[in-house]
Amino acid sequence: MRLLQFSTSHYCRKARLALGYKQIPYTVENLTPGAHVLKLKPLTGLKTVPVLLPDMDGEPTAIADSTQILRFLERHQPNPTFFLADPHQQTEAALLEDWLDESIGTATRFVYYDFRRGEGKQIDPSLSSQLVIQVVRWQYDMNPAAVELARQRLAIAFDALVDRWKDSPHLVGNQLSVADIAAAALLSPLALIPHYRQQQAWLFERIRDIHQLCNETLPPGLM
Ligand SMILES: N[C@@H](CCC(=O)N[C@@H](CS)C(=O)NCC(=O)O)C(=O)O
Repeated sequence: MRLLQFSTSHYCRKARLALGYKQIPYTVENLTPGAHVLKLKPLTGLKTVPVLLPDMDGEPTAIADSTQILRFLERHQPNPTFFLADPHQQTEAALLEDWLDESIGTATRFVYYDFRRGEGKQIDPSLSSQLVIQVVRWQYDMNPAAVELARQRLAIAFDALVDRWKDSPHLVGNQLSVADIAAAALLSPLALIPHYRQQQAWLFERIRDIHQLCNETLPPGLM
């Protein structure tokens, strides 16, 4: 299998965590932002990574969207599973995954890039890095009002997750689920922001544990 990705994308990290948990061998192809559209559009009709190329008879050529990739992997190799046996719990995990994908992953991106161009500029002050940050901010229309809304959404997320995750390794049920994988990936960029590291230490313990379980390199800030 081949994973088309941006190396720094937290959605691609989600797909890698899932592949790692299931111990499925794969290679990665790092796409160049901007030029990626030329490759992805004909393959999937979309312009986002991750995209998985299973390279298997009887399977789709390309699977776009991290949630669809996790579903495919579960069908392709059910063990070890990240789907919960109890259908109510699985629905709850899928809902959390969708909320993390659609709302929280975006909020993380806004807050992360805002940090990298301001307080966190010294992480990589090079012209090329600051240029990439400016382009991403422009691409997603990140302005101070939108960043503030993203911060508020993250605050709600911490309130929602702390009760489930602080004293238990699992957000739903008693085993790893798609919700845990999504949260570990999509909140991981916050590990570089000292404010969150101090205030939400429990979160980064869980993110670290899940990366170790899935045999995935720790995100910057946790290495
Ligand atoms: N819901 C999608 C979101 C993926 C996503 O937003 N990917 C970003 C990288 S973090 C992307 O490919 N952006 C490029 C673009 O929009 O052109 C998923 O879960 O796969």
